[in-house]
Amino acid sequence: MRQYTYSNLTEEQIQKLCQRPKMDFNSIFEQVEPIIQRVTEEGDDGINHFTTKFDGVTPDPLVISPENQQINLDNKIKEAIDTAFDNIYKFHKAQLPSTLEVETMSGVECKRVTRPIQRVGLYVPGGTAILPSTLMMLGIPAMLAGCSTIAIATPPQKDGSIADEILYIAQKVGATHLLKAGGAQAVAGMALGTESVPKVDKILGPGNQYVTAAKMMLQNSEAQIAIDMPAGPSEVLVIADGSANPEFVAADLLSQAEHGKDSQVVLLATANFDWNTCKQAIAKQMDDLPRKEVAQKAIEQSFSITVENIEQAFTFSNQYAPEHLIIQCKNPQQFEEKIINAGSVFLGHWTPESAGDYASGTNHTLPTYGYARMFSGVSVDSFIKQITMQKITEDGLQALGPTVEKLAEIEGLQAHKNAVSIRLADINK
Ligand code: HSO
Ligand code: ZN
Repeated sequence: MRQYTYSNLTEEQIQKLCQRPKMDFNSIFEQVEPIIQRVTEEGDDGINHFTTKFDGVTPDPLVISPENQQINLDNKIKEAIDTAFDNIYKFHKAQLPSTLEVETMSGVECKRVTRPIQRVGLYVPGGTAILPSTLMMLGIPAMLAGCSTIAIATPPQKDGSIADEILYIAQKVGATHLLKAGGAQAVAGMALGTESVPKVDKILGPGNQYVTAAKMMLQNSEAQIAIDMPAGPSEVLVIADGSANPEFVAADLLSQAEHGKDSQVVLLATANFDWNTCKQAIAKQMDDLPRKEVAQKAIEQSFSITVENIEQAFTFSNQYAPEHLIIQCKNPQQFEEKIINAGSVFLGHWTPESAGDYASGTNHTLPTYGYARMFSGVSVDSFIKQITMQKITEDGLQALGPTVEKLAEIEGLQAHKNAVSIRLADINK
């Protein structure tokens, strides 16, 4: 871990520390382009071609209906999933917006109603680990929003099957399709639609660079899809003061570091934080991790900064805009107002990021790569649209009409003006 002192850093150095590893999108786009092309031309066969090539297995059938699947899960696993599911459900249910109705002028009623995005595609990464938690984070808000087609795409396991945990959650959220494919080919399948994959309107969920590139390319294509947000490697920034337990801090840094070698891990702490014990704890805890090699690489590339006061820590953190912000300080709530840019925040010594990753209720699909400056994490909002409506009475149009006529005149749009004038003339007949 590289170590800096905040007051010795120049503005330029601070800016550099806030930068994430560069992604060579041009070269990734070039590799993804032929995948999209082949899926466009060959549909299911195109998807299967790449699954065979990259995952070494050809699933048959490519798409299954989750509700018909037999599941054999240990009760303890089911219980853990059920508890997490209930908390995530509760928190997201409270996010459902209510209809908005405002009478802006007497007789002029404006309304905003909510409707679900009809067809959504949820991408659940596979690779080195199965991620049932990610399916809960995407599937629960989709179900609550009322999306009618919920397609899940996830890479098959080596034997072509899908993990029972994924199937169990797919059933619980009422998913309509499960596509046994990952990567850019799965994204292309859902964006374009094939013989067995439904075409969707929006694709959500984290993925590697190829998945992200495919989402970005298809968003800007004739496929007309929306995506949740651009994605980069996972991140955590911890702010600690003298009250923080250095072993807890070490554990939190490592929990993010084990996600990937490119995970971004940052520690900001005051001088009275027990730095030495924390360093030792990182080394010791890392030793016992099955994913030690991954965590070690991420920690090697990470950095920490000693701050003179907590104020400095928040100045840096807001500039960095981390995906996860953990505040291990005394009375952490007092800092809520200072947080401007962050995906999700964990307050106090008893609030590990893992709680939010799995089960407390908040969503773990969050903006990375500095996008926390302008994006929110996934929520019920990600699965709905707002439609505005209005109803004007005869009296209302008499009151509002002259304003519209004048503004239409200013813009030189005579037909607009006429649409009002013709009615006002009718009223005054
Ligand atoms: N920390 C990850 C989410 C996750 N953690 C899934 C465990 N499983 C998001 O950055
Ligand atoms: Zn995590």
